[in-house]
Amino acid sequence: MADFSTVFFDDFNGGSLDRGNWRTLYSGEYGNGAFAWQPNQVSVHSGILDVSIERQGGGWVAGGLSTIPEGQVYGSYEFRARIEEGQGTAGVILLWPTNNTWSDEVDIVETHRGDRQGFAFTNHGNPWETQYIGTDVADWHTYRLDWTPGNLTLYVDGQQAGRMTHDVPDQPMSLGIQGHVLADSEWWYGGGPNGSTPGEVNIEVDWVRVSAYTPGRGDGASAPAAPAAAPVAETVVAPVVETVVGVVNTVVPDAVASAPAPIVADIDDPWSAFRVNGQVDWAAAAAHVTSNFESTGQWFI
Ligand SMILES: [Ca+2]
Ligand SMILES: [Ca+2]
Repeated sequence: MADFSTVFFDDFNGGSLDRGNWRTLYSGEYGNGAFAWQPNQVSVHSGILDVSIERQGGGWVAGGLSTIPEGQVYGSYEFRARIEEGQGTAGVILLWPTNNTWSDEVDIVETHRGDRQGFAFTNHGNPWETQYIGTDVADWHTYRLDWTPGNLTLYVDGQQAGRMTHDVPDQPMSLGIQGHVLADSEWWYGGGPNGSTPGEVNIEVDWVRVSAYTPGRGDGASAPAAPAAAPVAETVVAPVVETVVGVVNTVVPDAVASAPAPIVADIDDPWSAFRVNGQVDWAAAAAHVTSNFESTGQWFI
């Protein structure tokens, strides 16, 4: 990859987390009320970064870490990872604005199913775009996102699995790895934990390589791994956030405040719940998005 040069390679072979690479450990209650981040849920042992999601007492805690405040515009992000199964839990490996203010977000790998039979690759741009990739994320895989001007290309085990070209971020972004626990109302993730959920769910990362975008001057970083069976992009949905926002601005307060109707979700196509005769009902979707914002301070479906 002549266009990328290694910024850091961390194989987690030291006895503890290299805080020179991972400058931020998350802490505090998360907006959905289902868990809190705790720094002690991040550990390094046996050459593995272990980000735990754990049942504690009557609630849940999870680990999260980021390169914030270090970041860059464009680059390549490669890691070997697995995310254990667990209904109502999720692992997210993402790019987040280095200034820690939400305005762009690229979810490189976001598990949306407790059985881990697939993951979501999302650019929270305009349009907001998600590609669902059919890969068993509980097994070890090597993921790589190449972020260049106007282009986000995702590889799984050296095979291209996704690509997006609309409203690609162009501000400094940092790499984050974080555990989540879902609220029962977060149906697009399949809802919260249940009796089948293990008391500890681990996100394990064998190594991470972050490379800068240096067109034509790369050091050979981020060479694809040996080819494997090509993951299949199952469905692509491209909801138009501009439309959603426009509707949100005109929603009457009563409608915003009321809870969305019970929804039977297809978690591989979250927008299916809003389709009427094949067309997405954007008013209903916007009301749901608004409800999420009201309860968490973040916009998402
Ligand atoms: Ca653990
Ligand atoms: Ca390692």
